[in-house]
Amino acid sequence: MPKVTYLLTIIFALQLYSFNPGVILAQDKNDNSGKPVIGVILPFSSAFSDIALEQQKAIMIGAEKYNQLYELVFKDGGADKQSAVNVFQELIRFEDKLHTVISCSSWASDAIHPLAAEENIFHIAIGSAALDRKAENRTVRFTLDAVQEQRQLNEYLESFERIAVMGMDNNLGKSWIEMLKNRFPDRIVADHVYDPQQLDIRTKLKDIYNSSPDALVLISAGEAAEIAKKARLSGINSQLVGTRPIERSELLNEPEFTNGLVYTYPSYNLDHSFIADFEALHQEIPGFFGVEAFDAITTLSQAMENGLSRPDELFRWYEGKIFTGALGRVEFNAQGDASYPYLYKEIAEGKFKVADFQFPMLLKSAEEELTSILAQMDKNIAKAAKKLSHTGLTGPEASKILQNLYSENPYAFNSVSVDRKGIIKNVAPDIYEEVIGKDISNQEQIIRLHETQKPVLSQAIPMVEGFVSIDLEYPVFDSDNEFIGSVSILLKPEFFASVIEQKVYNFPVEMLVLQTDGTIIYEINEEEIGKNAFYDPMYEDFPSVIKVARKMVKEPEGKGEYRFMDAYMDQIVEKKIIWTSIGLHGTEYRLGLIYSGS
Ligand code: COI
Ligand code: CYT
Repeated sequence: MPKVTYLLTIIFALQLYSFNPGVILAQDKNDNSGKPVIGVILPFSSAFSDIALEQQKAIMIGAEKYNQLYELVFKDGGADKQSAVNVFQELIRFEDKLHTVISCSSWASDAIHPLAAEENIFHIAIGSAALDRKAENRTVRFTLDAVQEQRQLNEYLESFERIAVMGMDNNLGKSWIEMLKNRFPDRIVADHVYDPQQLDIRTKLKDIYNSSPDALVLISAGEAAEIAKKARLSGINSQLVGTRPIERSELLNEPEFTNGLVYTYPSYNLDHSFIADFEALHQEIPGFFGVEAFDAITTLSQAMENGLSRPDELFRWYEGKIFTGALGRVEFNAQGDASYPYLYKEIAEGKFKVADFQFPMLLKSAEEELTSILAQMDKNIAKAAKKLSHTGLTGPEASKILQNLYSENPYAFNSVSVDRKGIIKNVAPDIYEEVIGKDISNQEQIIRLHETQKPVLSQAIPMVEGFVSIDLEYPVFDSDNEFIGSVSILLKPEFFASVIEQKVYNFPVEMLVLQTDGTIIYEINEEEIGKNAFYDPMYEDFPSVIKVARKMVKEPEGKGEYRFMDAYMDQIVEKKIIWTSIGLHGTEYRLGLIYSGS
């Protein structure tokens, strides 16, 4: 055990002790006031001691108001899971008032959580992105799961052909390497684990250099500064990529080696009073680890203030809960895992910054996905129209063609054929047979199709199926080239939602599909769908919304700024929007991406 760090920790803890009488140290365990005990296991004597100290400071700040409710006992969880398990056992043995255990690091929390369940002790995991749940209903976790974070990082990694990854030698590093290999089986050109206590990485870097990656992913915390420096000095020029724990101040001390690093990180802002309180006390701004620890202790304190004490009722109190803390808006799922938005950050000019490239990147990626789906449908329907020339609109052969058209397009609600008078003649799948015989000759796309005898994409209009959606129609001509009617793909009403929500998953952005008459076809906030941005009373008091919407319908691509409600309709915020266009056959929809402007 590195003695110096541990001694420093104790000295530090003593200093804190003098300002908060509610805190006792592990070694004073006889001083038992009869209050419930919260045991906090942090990696004080490890390469991550700075993280442990930040969490400890944050917990003391959060606990200050509640020192009548419980005693805090800090324990050194060391550098590996066995050390953490040992101090957990000590807590169980020596603290008969043990109420809750808080633990930091994936390896400590992963090992402790089944033990906590066995001992019926409530457990909170912080700084624990990789946790393989083996026991239920006793562990609540404040860290976003690495699986979700990876989904977001993948969008960026897609742009690289040769990816090397180097991760700390524990379940956090290893699970990331595993996930990346599964996701990019042909692109991972080198993968290594390193011991963060040693950083003996010369031969690993040599191997990475020899594999000439265009991106190097580091599953690392502050030691990434040293790794980046060594990597650059050994001639590795790849794009550096990181994940949440990498935003540590050491990296700003080596800007010539770390500038340009891109990483995923929670999108909380610095407005919360906790940040100012921490800064006033410690003359530094806390990072994610402090922010997360603060939310953990304050929510736990509130639960205790509400009289909750049994582990099962504490778990249930968190389960499904939504709260706004220093992390921003946090949602707990039924397993007890928190989630909150992440975005890309980068080191630029020696600072941690929100990466501006991500907004156009996400817009482009959604645009490409929607465009390719529409293009595929267009190709399929053109083929079906040709085949129907030989079979006519009805009969078993025609039905097969419609059924096939429906099956090969996952976003099709159904496929119909329509005669030259605008009457629906046939449908696939047959469960929708009640639409046969309906007259749709008044629908705007049918009127255009009859006028031009060319393919059309409709506006979002009420369909005979009973919902508003978009219809793609192709003319059908018989073998004498006489116009006999049309074939259609009706888009599922959730088409835009299902494509877009995958693309911007967990990013703090909204997307918008705007029809060129000002109607909002899709918004993450469902209240806005179907409203007209020019005329709806909802926007009356927001002239900048109307102005931007007018500009959007005029210009096929562009950007703007406005003031409106946030995505939860909670408060008025400054927003930025960038947009582009999607569509077919002259019908265009504007696709916008909205993000916070301040
Ligand atoms: C994690 O395991 O998710 C962490 O952030 C641990 C940290 C000590 C690097
Ligand atoms: N329905 C449909 N219009 C409708 O109302 N399936 C195609 C066109």
